[in-house]
Order: sequence, then C-alpha cells, then structure tokens
Amino acid sequence: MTSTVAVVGAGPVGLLLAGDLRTHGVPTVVLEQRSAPMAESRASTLHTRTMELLEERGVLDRIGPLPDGGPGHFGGLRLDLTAADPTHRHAGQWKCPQTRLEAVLQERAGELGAVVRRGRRVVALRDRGTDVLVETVGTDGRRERLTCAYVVGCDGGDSTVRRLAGFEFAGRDARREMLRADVAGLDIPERRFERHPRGLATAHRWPDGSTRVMVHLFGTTPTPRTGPPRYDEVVTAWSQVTGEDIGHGEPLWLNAFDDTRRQATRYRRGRVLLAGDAAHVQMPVGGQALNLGLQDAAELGARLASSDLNAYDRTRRPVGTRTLTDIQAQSYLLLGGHEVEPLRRLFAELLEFDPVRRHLARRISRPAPPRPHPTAETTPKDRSSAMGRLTHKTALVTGSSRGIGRAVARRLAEEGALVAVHYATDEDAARKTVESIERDGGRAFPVRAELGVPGDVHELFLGVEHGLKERTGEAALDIVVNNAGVTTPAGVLPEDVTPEELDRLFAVNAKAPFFVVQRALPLLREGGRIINISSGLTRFASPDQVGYAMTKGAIEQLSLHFARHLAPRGITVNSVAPGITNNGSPLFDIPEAVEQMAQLSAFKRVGEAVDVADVVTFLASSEARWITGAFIDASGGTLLG
Ligand code: NAP
Ligand code: P7Q
Repeated sequence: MTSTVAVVGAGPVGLLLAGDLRTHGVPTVVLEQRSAPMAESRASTLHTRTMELLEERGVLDRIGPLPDGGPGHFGGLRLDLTAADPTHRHAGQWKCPQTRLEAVLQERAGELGAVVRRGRRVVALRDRGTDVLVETVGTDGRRERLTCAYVVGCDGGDSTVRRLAGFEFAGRDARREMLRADVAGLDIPERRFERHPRGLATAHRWPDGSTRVMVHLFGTTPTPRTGPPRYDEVVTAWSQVTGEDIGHGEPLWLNAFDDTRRQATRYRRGRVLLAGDAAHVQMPVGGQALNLGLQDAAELGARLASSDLNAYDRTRRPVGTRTLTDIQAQSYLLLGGHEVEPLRRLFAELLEFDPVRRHLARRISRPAPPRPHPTAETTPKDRSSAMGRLTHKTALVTGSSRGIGRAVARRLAEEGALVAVHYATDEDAARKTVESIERDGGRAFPVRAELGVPGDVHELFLGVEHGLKERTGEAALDIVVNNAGVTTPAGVLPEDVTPEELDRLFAVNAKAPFFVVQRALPLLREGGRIINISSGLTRFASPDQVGYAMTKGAIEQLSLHFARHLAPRGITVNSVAPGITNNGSPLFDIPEAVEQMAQLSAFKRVGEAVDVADVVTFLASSEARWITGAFIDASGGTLLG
C-alpha cells in the first residue's frame, strides 16, 4: 500500500508542508498546474509565530535578514504588533516578498526529497477508502494517474481539490473591494489608510522608487471581474478620493481584492485535506492569509506524519474561524464609510489600553484557538460560548414558546444560532424560552403571530425581519423550522369532525407552513435548511386523528417538492416525524397515561422534546447537507410495529 502524500499547489503553504512531510520521512509529491513559479508577490508580511516556524526549519537562515515591517494596524487603526510579546526576538512583523519565500521553501523541499512536478493540473480525485486516485493533465495534454495515501489541497481560494472532493465552502461573497497598483513615476505623498470624505487611500514608496497605491470609494460594491482592474479605474478612484491626478504614472502591477469570507466546514474529508486559502478565504489584510496558511501547513505536517488527522481539523478550523471573524471586523472598520466613525473612535480609544493592544496584537501575531472560559460552569450547556456548529446562522422556529419547538429553539441556540422564537398567544412562555436561551449564553428574540388567519405570515415575517436586522444588520435566514401545529381534540370521532375544524387544521398545519416557506425564500441563504415537523401518524393509523394526519401528509409533500425546487441553492428540505412526545402538557403528569403511551415505542418510553430537537439540530447542521426530501422517523421506533 502506498504511503505517498500528494500536495496540490506549490505556493508557500504547499511547499512548507512538503518539506515538513519529508522531515518525517513521508514520500511526498507536489503537483502544481503552473509551469513556472509566480513572478508577482501577493503577500509579504510575516508574523511572530510564522517567523518561529521558519526559524525552526532553518528557512530564516536561508532567506537572510529581513526588513522590519513597522507597526501593524487593526482595521486601519495603528496597532504596534510588538505589544503581543515585546521581548520576543521576532516581536512585530517582517517583510519578505512571497516570491523569495517560495523559492527558499521549494529549495528546502527539494533538498529533503520532495518531488515537485510543475505543469500538472489535477482533473479528478477518487477517495477509495484505502487510498486516493489522483488524475492529472500535463501541459502537453497527457493524462497521468497517481495513487496516494492522502491528498492535500494547498491550491488557493479557487481550490480544485476542494471542489473535486465535495467540501462545503460556507460564507459570503464580497461586499467591498479595494483597488491596488504598483506605479512608477509618482511623487505623491506617502500615507497609511488615510480617510477622506469619499474614501480611503494608501500610498507607500517601494525601495525601487515605485509607489504602491490602494484606494477604496466608500459605499461602492465590487465590480464583477475576470481579470485585474484597468489603470484608469485606479486613476479615477484615486482622484475622487484624494483630488490628486496620478494619470501620468506607469502601472507596473494592477490588482483588486475584496472582503469575501468563506471557510470549509471541515478541513478533512476521508483522505483529502485542505490547508491555507483552499480552506479559508478572507480579505488579505495585514498578511494574515499567508501566515494562517503557513501555520495550517506546519500543524498538518505533524498530524499527517502521526496519522492524527482529525486533530488537524479540531485545532486549525477554530483558529481559522476566529481569524476570519477578526478580519471581517477589520474590514468593517477599514472600508466602512461615515457610519463607522463612532465605532472607529471608540476602538481607537480602547487601543490606548495596554491589555487591549496586547490582546489584539496576539490575535494577529500568534493566533490560537478560542478557549472556553475555564470556569466551573463549563458544562455541555455552555456550548454556545465555544464555537457551535451553527455559529453565525440564523433560525426561525414556529411555535417555540413550548413543547418540541422550545427544545428545538434551545438546541439551535446552544449551537450558536440566533433564533426567532415564534408564538401565538403564550407570551409568557415565549419569554421564558428566550430567557433560558440567554441564560445559557445564546441569542434569541420573541416574535408573535397567530397562524391560520389572514395576514398571518406577513405579520410573522415583519417581526422576524425586524428582529434579525436589529441584531445582525440584515434579514437573512439559514434555518426555518415549521413546528407550530394544532391537533384534533381527543375523543372526536371521524364522524364528528366539522368542515370548520378540518379547515382550521389545514390552515395552521399545512397552509401556513407553505406560505412560511414561500415567504422565507428570498431571505434564505445558500446552504439553508427547512425542517417541517410532521407526525408518525402519517404511517400509523389512529382514526380519531385522521384530519390532523391528513395535514401532516400535506406537510410531507411540502418537503418533497420544495427539496427538488431548492436544491440548486444548496438548501435542504426534510420532514421529521415524532411519535408521542412529552410536550409538557398535563397529560404527561399522569403516570398511568405515560406508562400506556410508552408501550407504543420500541424503547418503551415516551419521547422527550429534546429527543426530537437533537434530530432537527442535526438536519440543520452542515453535516446533514446530503439529506434532502427525506422523511425522518423520530418516534423511537413506534413505526416498527
Ligand atoms: P405544543 O406543546 O402544543 O406547542 C404548540 C406550539 O405551537 C406553541 O408554541 C403554540 O404557541 C404554537 N401554536 C399553536 N397553534 C398556533 C397557531 N394557530 N398560530 C401560531 N402558533 C401556534 O406542541 P408540541 O406538542 O410540541 O408539537 C409541536 C409539533 O410537533 C406540532 O407540529 C405537532 O403536530 C408535532 N408533533 C407533536 C407530537 C407530540 O406528541 N407532542 C407528536 C408528533 C408530532 P402558543 O401556545 O404560544 O400560542
Ligand atoms: O397519539 C399520538 C399522537 C397524538 C395524540 O394522541 C394526542 C396529541 C398529543 O394531542 C396529538 C398527537 C400528535 C401526534 O403526532 C401523535 C402521534 O404522532 C402518535 C400518537 C400515537 C401513536 C403513534 C404516534 O406517532 C407514531
């Protein structure tokens, strides 16, 4: 059996990893689609932790002395990075052109015995469980197959490996863009993140006399691009922001970057792993993308050599999430217009405090995974304070003042989602749901709307949109749980059901969920989740609930057909069918009744609301991305007969 590791991408991340794998004796092949190393230098800043890693590997000695990168910044506010650890030999930041770093890392990888194959593009991957088959095409069009133990995608933000291996890359597209250029023949004054009424401008003179200009016009959204910006775009923006004309300069390099934020929801799938920009894309501010990637590579080399692969995901993904969040905060401070001025002033004030400077400087200089507060209260309930599976997600759970809905709202919030707790009449109960979520460190807000009456869904979404905008700045939804429901009162025979009663059942249990889904469509983000609560009674005959069961049959159809409709947007739609579940109603206080109901389940107990909530939470997670249009029996085996 092969033990070769194929590293895809010969950038700094792939080359550092290849060298490290060789120091552990792992046979390593680097596959790179470019025939020659890149000539342009994208990133140039090295931070303290990266300097240590390079020093440990003898790479710093090979590179030679590096110029000091000066003080750093946080969202354009000056932040001296030496504050992280003032006495450290690599305190601060250092400048090294990416081309130089790559050349040295390639030399090292080669000397250690890694085979670097340029001009080979990966076109297919097949994880066969015991090995991975990688197919490449050379510049001459010839195909080759390689069998290896693992494949690592270090192939950048547009990673082919990530796509071929089916990783989910969650996040959001760009909202702001910055233009930059290296220009010869300019004598404009130097400035760092200078804020003007219409935008932001930076000018930095390189040792060769050329000038790096960067410019952003406040409030403008990114232009769709297939290549670099034209120089006249830079000239126009520069003049609009600063009033200076740079039209006479000679552009040497043109580039646009933006604040896209995406991260793989796992860094490992079977025998395929991701590192660097392939695992996370972020605004390239302060060189953090390169540093984060090199630190991924260092961790992965050791983990691959010891076959402790899940530890790689466990340690590096939270670091990535935290860094991406910090970078997003920086992008708001940096590229926001006048509306962020109060926040910038407050931030600048906070940055005068030593502990604040040290805290933020450490987050950049040596990013570490977030740790839950080491208090005695760190129980499983505190999951939301650490990184949950649903952090940054938003959810609407109808009928979550009580019963199953309340348990669902609580579980989603525990995983980090912001939850709209919907109810019809029981305001007290809804408030209790919200309070219990907040006590456990989660986020939620109540929304009132009676369903099954004219204007119901409109009223519901007024509240949902308002609550979300207030808390997140936008009305986007990731998870919708249609849970609210009514039943036929016990003891009503099919013969006695009135048209009005049947209408009411359909209005609340079937019609309202349909229009909730329809109304949610424009708000649902890519990768969204719709979960409809059905009932085991669609598979288990109980004549006095025939009307109710018919409405649940209808909601299952809602799941089936919308699943197909919404799949192109990566949205899944599923039905969860509980059996008899303790919803806190007085019936469940009568031991004899509970004992009798328990006999229906294969496990001889009634369901608890959290039994169902756990199933719903799983379907809401990214791990359930491959389940759609499904009927999930959550009845503890009641349907097994
Ligand atoms: P529950 O305890 O009776 O709570 C019902 C929830 O729905 C409450 O939050 C209620 O809000 C809300 N609601 C009811 N009618 C509404 C209306 N017209 N408009 C808006 N909201 C309304 O419910 P549950 O037993 O947990 O059941 C939840 C879901 O699971 C239902 O769809 C039910 O069919 C299904 N299910 C339950 C069981 C079970 O044994 N419990 C079994 C299988 C399926 P307010 O009270 O605040 O007005
Ligand atoms: O028995 C159910 C049942 C019931 C009820 O009887 C009365 C209640 C709790 O007011 C409404 C209700 C909703 C249900 O979804 C179920 C149910 O799913 C169920 C029952 C008995 C045996 C099997 C069941 O699902 C598999």
